[in-house]
Amino acid sequence: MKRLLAALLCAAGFAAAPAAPAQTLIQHAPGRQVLSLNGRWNYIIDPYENGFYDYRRMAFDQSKTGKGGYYDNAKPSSRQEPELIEYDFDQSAGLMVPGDWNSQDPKLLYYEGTIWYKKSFSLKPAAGKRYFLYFGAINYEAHIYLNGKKLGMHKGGFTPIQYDITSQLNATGDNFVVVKADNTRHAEEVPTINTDWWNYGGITRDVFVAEAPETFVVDYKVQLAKNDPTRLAGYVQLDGPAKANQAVTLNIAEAGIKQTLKTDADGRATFSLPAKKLKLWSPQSPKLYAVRLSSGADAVTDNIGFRTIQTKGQDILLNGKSIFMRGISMHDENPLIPGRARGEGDLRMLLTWAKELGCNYVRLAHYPHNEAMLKLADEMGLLVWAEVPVYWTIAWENPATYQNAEAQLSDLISMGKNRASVVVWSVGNETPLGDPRLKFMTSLVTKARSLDDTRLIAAALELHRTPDNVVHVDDALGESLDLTSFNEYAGWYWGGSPSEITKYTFDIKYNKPVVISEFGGDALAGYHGDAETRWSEEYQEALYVNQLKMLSTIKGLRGMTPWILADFRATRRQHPVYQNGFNRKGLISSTGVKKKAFYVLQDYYRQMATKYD
Ligand code: GCB
Repeated sequence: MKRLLAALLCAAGFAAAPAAPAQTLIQHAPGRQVLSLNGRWNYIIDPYENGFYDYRRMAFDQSKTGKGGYYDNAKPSSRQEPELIEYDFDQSAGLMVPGDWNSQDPKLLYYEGTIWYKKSFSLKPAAGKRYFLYFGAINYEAHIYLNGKKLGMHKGGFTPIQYDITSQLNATGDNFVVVKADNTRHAEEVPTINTDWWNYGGITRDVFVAEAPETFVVDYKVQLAKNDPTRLAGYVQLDGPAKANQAVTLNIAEAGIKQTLKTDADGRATFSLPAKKLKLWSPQSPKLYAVRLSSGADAVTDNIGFRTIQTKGQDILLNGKSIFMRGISMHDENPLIPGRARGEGDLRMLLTWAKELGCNYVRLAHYPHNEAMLKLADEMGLLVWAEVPVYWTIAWENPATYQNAEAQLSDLISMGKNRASVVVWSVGNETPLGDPRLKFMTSLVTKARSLDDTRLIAAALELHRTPDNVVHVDDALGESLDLTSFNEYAGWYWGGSPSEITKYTFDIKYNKPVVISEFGGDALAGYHGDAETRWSEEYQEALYVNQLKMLSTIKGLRGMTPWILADFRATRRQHPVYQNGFNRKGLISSTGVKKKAFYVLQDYYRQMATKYD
């Protein structure tokens, strides 16, 4: 169908259709031989999209020549009557990649719209090799061009983008890539217009060109079989001209596992092998094995941990043993910049704070976080809840919105499926009750299970209260989930002051483990008052003390991820003194100071660790 469309477009005199992206995201792409394109990219702010549309609002890349847009990276020629070119990337300022634009230039703090990025790079394609241009994430809509030709368009601000550029690289080695990044919010997108986080724009994660042989291991899943610590199960997928009927070797030398598999006509080999001697991964002992997959000229090594996760009644069993998930929610943001986390150092800082708090678990809210974060969680021994930005009021009845959400979910699962740390896929957060929403989200649950039946599926559910001070959790979506999770803001959005909230009790419909996805309240670090003084550290401290008392009455309580590790930028948060553009529910301030409530939760987690570990 795509090909037919391309042929029709060409016949109609339109520019060549964009190169099709490789169907499958390369598993562990950063672990390949890569040429990093991180660093300084020239940029042009383009609120009127002059670089994309002509003055009749026709897109240049849809015109007969396909030329005229900023992606040409045009330069005046040396003829006597030079062309009029009203932009010049090379004389424009630079933004660092990875990194949002808002935190790099004060005039971009609130900017929503188009910015063009350009990077020149030197890469001479070698015979017998394939090259993939890979972006960890661009928020939100990205049009990507290589050497003046369109590679494609991608929507979704938190998932990887990849194109096979082998045939588009210049033989001379001189290449340039141009990206139109547009973070304009739209009601039909995922997320929608309204969120409680900053709409950071730009190329926020790593960019590189990955190199591979013509036929290579594009994807794999090497995990324990569902609930079975004695078997490895999964698949290896080859891509390239020689993918069919190929031998693939799976080698975990340290565990004495070596198996040669054979691919089918589609280049896929599935397996299920005995694996008795594996030492299992857990937060206390985050053991990773070097897993090597090789086929023909290709070999890739990934450090993978093995564990089982399942529920039994109201228990969560990790490797068969009941656990308590001592968690904290976090955004993909370094509060000290403040801006999107830019690399491993920032991510490590966030997870180190979580460890200091006594966590064995983190909720990576409210969208897919960096792949590097999942790898760090594997290494540092933290369980992970990973989520898609199906948040608040999504356009439930729009099929394109659903497709978009499902694509983001599939990419998230692709990115995290080999990570032992990831134990929960969340299909959304605090979405309003209704039939279209139930249908939309239940379909996401089904999709998640079809892609990965070895992890738990969850969502932050709705709750309601009755005048008898009972909090009811009976959201119908809970039926299809493995955990009962909900955001519960007693003492902040309802229920009076912290001293009053212990009167609430819970009526939870489902006989499943309860893992509270959020509770909390704002405190401005350094602002002190008594426990009744809103915004003070003492108020937040009392709120945590009484929340923990109140929640401990829930029989099936098996974990929580209070809101939130650190203060974060949020445009909705307008109070000029206490908020100033920040959501202050952090246990750590935007200057890195631990607030009093941090220590309340730390104490509680120490007790829970003694009880369960
Ligand atoms: C919530 C949302 C979270 C908000 C938080 C708040 O329930 O899930 O994204 O930031 O409440 O602070 O209101």
